[in-house]
Amino acid sequence: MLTKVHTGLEPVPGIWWRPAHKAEKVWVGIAFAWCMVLFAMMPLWHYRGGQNPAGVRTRVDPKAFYARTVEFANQYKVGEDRGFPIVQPPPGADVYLVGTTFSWYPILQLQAGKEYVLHLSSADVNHGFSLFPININFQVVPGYDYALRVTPTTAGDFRIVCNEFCGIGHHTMVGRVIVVDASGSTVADNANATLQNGGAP
Ligand SMILES: [Cu+2]
Repeated sequence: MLTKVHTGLEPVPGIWWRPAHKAEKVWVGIAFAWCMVLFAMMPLWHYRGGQNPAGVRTRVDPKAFYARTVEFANQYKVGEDRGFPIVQPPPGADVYLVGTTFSWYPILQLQAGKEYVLHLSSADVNHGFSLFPININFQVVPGYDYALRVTPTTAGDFRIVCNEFCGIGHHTMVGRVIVVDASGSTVADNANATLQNGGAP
């Protein structure tokens, strides 16, 4: 006796496929058109959006970058906070900041309204440079020097939070950027309050 077994080689009997309903076709069309709009926005926004960093990325030896950062820190050091040098470079200077597990070196003190070239890199693994509470976010990649033209607009005491998981101490990786205004104010009250808070923003 022959038993009818469905093998997949023959189609299942019955109506198992119907042409798409007109409404479904319309919605697929709308979704596709929207995909094309978003696709076109990517290159368009690169040129028109004004939110892409004017960064120059070059290859660099991580050890050489770290050494350069230490040299920079020694050159413009004006103070110290918990073992980290506070560094105040002159306006227009090349500024170096290196991410290592699990800290940012050094502490930068910049002047509001002045332009600097900020060189970002990592000495070991991938880190993320996220300036709190400002919405700025960069990948910090070992072997690459990411030079950004930055002009701090607001005085204050800011925190750099690592937003790329980099190891067991990732959550403790908090750096500091101090921006002073024309009168030299660092918004000290706020700064001291946050420091006593263990550096929490
Ligand atoms: Cu991290």
